[in-house]
Amino acid sequence: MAASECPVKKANIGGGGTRNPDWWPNDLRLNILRQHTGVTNPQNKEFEYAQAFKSLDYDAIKKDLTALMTDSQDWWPADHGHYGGLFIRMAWHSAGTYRVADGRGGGGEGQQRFAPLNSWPDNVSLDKARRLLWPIKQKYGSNISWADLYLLTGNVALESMGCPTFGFAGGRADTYEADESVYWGGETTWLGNDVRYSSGREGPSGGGGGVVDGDEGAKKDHADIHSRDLEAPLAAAHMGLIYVNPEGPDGIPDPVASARDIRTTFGRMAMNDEETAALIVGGHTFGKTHGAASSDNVGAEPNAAPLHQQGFGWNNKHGSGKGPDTITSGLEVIWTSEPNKWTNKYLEYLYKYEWELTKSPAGANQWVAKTDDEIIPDAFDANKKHKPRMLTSDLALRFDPVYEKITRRWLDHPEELHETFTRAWFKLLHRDMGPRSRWLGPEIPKEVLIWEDPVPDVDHPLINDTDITELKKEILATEVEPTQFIRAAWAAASTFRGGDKRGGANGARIRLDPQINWKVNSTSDLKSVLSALERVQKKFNGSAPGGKKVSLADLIVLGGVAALEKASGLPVPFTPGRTDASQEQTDVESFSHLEPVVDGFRNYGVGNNRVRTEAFLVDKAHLLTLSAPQLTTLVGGLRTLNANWDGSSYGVFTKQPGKLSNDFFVELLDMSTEWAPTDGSEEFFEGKDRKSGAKKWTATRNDLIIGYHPELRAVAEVYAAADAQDKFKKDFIAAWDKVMNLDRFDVR
Ligand code: HEB
Repeated sequence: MAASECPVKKANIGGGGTRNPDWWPNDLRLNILRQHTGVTNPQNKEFEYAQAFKSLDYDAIKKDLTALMTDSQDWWPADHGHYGGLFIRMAWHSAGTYRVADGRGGGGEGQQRFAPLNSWPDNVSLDKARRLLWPIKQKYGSNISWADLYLLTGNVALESMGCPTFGFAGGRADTYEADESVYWGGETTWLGNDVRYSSGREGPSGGGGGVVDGDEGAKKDHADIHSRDLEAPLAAAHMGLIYVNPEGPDGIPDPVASARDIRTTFGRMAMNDEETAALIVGGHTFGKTHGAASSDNVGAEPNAAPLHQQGFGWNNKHGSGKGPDTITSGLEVIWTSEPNKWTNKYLEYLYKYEWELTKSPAGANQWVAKTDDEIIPDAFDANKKHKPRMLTSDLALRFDPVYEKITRRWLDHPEELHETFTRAWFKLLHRDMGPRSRWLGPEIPKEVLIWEDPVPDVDHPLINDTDITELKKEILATEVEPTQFIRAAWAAASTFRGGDKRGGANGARIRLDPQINWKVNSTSDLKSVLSALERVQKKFNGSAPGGKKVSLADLIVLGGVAALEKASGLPVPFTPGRTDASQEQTDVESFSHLEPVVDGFRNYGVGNNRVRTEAFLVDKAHLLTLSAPQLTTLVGGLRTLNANWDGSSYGVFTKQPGKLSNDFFVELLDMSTEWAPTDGSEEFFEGKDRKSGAKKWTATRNDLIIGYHPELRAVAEVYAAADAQDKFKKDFIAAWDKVMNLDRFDVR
């Protein structure tokens, strides 16, 4: 049910009524900066998931999960007596929401429990899968998170069906509320795609995927599905799907066009052609699809279902509503004759048979083998057999020339399929976990993978406090301006993003391709900073006693620390232990996604016709896991430190640029200044003295938003007050230190 049809009048109690986002839908929202706090988390403050996981009886839970696979429950009977397929789909849909563009989504937070994911059309019946796991979750309690459990269960499912995996790492702490930071698309209809394609059909699509009428799509015109461009950062073809419509783009059963959508969406998840093909082949080696009858039988999704269903959704009126009567996708396919076993039969059948377009009992487009071979066992009736069937998205792996080359090779070399599948599966599940120091458990593979963004281990004694003091002196004695060290340290550390825990100063990748070539780093600043620090490093490493060494990564941060101490007159903490990655350890393509398009902290770039500049500022603050006060502190402080990316004076409201002070806030809130835009799109502004008309300052939207937004202004008032100079400096240093160490999971 769409929100507009809601029959319930706005409540007059419990936070009801017409709210600010109703009145001012385009207002800048700060809500994503206050998620997942102690207020929503029922665990004690001292609770540390990593500690708890260490007391998990790992072998015992794996044993329990293995037993669960074949412990069919009357309330949701297992197909072919085995839940493996269902659980693999649950794990894949959990991890598969990840997108590399902003690092958000993915299986790291247990978000499948919450809306919208718990109610996505593509997640039909996974409510049942999660409840099948409840007794095991209950038994092991806080020692395993739901996030880890969903993924571990997928792994155990594979192993229980004869597919040895590449390994598993735990360490994903649960969240306890829906993550509102992820942009899933602008559509307000399920399975719509009216916002996400710049070329191709406009308007809501009725076709395909989930529980839909298959006829709709076939009527549609065909040309655009071969050329459409998917909006970034989205990694799904429709609102409510994990990836693509199984019936083909917009329901049109065109395998080649389907391949195009698959390549785009899986690419957005950082999977290449081999990994993509392997995941689909490997995944659809198991289980079945469910479309026993028309989707009209299926009730509301969990978030719209009646209270007494207790979080179950998609109540199915057809027959028993379960087992042989199950309706999930509306498609009815069993790919192989042994759906509980790791075999090469998916590819064998894909190439052995020619395929004919047909309809599922629910009326959706699918394909049946042109053969009399009834070789597929029914999921519940031992006396029934079926012909092999496939989805349009399956045929993509044969009819797309690139996928064909890959899958034909695996037809003859199943061991290569296994290798590629299990590696891609491991990547799928672990892509967003961050550095190895966060990985837990006895099944962590030894082999280090390029997508981990590895940094070398520390293999030498670290610098001590005396060295640190000495090095700071050396750094400040170079010809480089202190402000430049601050800019360089910020440029390195602020690449971090909380979603997939990539980026940060560790590795000193700022000196490598692609970061060194980013426009935001293209000032002469960075090069002179790096060569000055290299000289300091060379001298120290060449003469330090006892084999002590300092990495460039540490020096980049230490440069910022030294300069900030000078600028603030206060001590700034520093923790050594970073190491320098090599170019070979750096996947250039994958790192290109970390490049900031707009970075309000440094007054870099402006918004576009969809996103205002200040919304990018909030987004960046969220990637850096900052609160709204921290955002405010950092913007104000970085301005007085004169740390704009290009050295410009926008927002530098101080007579002493380069010195840390609360001047930014004092001047911003000074009533004697009057502001006016200097360009038509209102990106840049000039502040004049109200009386004399004399020009005082220039500013961007990033600067003025802090005086405009009532909540940010409220924070600014605290810092602009007469008693706040010291508090401001300390808060700035704390926020700065947080950003410098966001990637230091090794010392947390
Ligand atoms: Fe999948 C199932 C689609 C990929 C794994 N799938 C399925 C279904 C559908 C699909 C429609 C059905 C559902 C029901 O139940 O009804 N997929 C799809 C697509 C794609 C995919 C469109 C893209 C192309 N998968 C995939 C992957 C994986 C998978 C990647 C993993 C790796 N699936 C799966 C499984 C299953 C499925 C295992 C079965 C489930 C059961 O059995 O329940």
